[in-house]
Amino acid sequence: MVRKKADAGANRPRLSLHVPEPKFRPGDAVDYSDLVIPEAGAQPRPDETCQASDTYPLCNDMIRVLGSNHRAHGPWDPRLSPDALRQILSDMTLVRTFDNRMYRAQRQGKTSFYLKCTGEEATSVAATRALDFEDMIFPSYRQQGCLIARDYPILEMVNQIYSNRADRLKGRQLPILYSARSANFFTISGNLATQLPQATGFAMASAIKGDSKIAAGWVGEGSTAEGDFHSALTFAAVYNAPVVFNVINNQWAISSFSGIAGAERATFAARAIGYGIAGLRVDGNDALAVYAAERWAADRARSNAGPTLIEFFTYRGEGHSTSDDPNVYRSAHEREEWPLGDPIARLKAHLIAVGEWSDEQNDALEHELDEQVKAAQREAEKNGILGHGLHHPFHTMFEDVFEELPWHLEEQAEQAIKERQIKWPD
Ligand SMILES: Cc1ncc(C[n+]2csc(CCOP(=O)(O)OP(=O)(O)O)c2C)c(N)n1
Ligand SMILES: [Mg+2]
Repeated sequence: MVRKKADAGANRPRLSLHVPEPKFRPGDAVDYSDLVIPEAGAQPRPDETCQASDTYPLCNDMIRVLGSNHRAHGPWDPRLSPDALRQILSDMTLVRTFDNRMYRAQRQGKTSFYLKCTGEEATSVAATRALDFEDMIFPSYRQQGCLIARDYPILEMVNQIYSNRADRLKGRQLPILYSARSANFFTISGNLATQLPQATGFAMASAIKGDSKIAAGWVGEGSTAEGDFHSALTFAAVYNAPVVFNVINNQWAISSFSGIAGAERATFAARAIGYGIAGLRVDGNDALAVYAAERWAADRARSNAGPTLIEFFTYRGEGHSTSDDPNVYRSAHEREEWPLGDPIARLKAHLIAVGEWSDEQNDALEHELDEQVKAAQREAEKNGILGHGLHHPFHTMFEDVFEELPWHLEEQAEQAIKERQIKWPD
């Protein structure tokens, strides 16, 4: 007897899919009690040149240095000088001050877009301070802290955000998508994860040339779902490229929670195991742990021991950007209850606990940095803000790509300029 198609598998269970849902929606009480937060100082620190597999227990652990008593603990303590710690605190405070002022500038109509990194400052600042200045940074859009930790002038950043006539990128990039060759900071792309194959490529080129510079890339946890993330790791693993991949797990990708990128199944650090490269999972709100892990991975890459994938476990304290309202998709209590605290408050408390800082000094620092940002903002406004006409001249949009403008672009430019003169004779 011929079995009819419709009968096939009639007794088998129905297939179904699992669609991850975040634990807390707006109005929900937040309970983080199932989150495993190991004690500071309890994680072993293998040698930088160890076998990749020696790091695999650390992919499911969490490297922590700062304890609840605000002291540094264990083998991952980077033993930085008080001056170095104060520098990191100052950089992180400047990032937060800058973010707050630029956010307000967007609300005042001075720019079309801004994006903060509140709560994640350590993952860019302390990591950058652990690299050599010559090492190439391949950032995503939430790494303003890398530029600030490389002492890039904030005036240049404001000019870029305002797309004004002093914007070195001539208004050709979305506000905040910086590019800073002088800071060894690669051009930011809005297309998620493209910076990672570029980081691997730079690292490979550096090795091929016999150079000593390494590459460090940053990517959001949501963006690890992109194919580019996996291509970058494959190439890096195959050729043992001197590159560090920093995955910033801030739990959210706009309104998608980390489960949508696979966080319910495995940690992001554990992706390293599948590629056979070193992996570390780190408390991203602990500036000392961030510094120590990045330094470990950089030293590993520098000694030809291979690439490292680091997951920095943190929390996106505010909305995705000025175009987002997180109140409509997540509980407002998440941030208040976040058990890993605030990176700036934790480092400040540490410096006070070891007698190297005070509340008064901190107030003075905050005031000084705020004045610095205000002054840069005032200076930048002389060069123009959104819609005030002080941007780069229209014709410049046809420049800088070809050494000699091809005839068809010359014609297009001529036509565009003519049409513009008809539309806006002034
Ligand atoms: C290839 C691509 N897909 C989608 C987007 C739209 N998009 C911009 S940011 C974002 C969320 C990324 O989240 P995550 O990687 O976690 O970084 P975070 O914003 O949390 O720092 C998305 C989906 C994009 N810019 N590029
Ligand atoms: Mg994210």
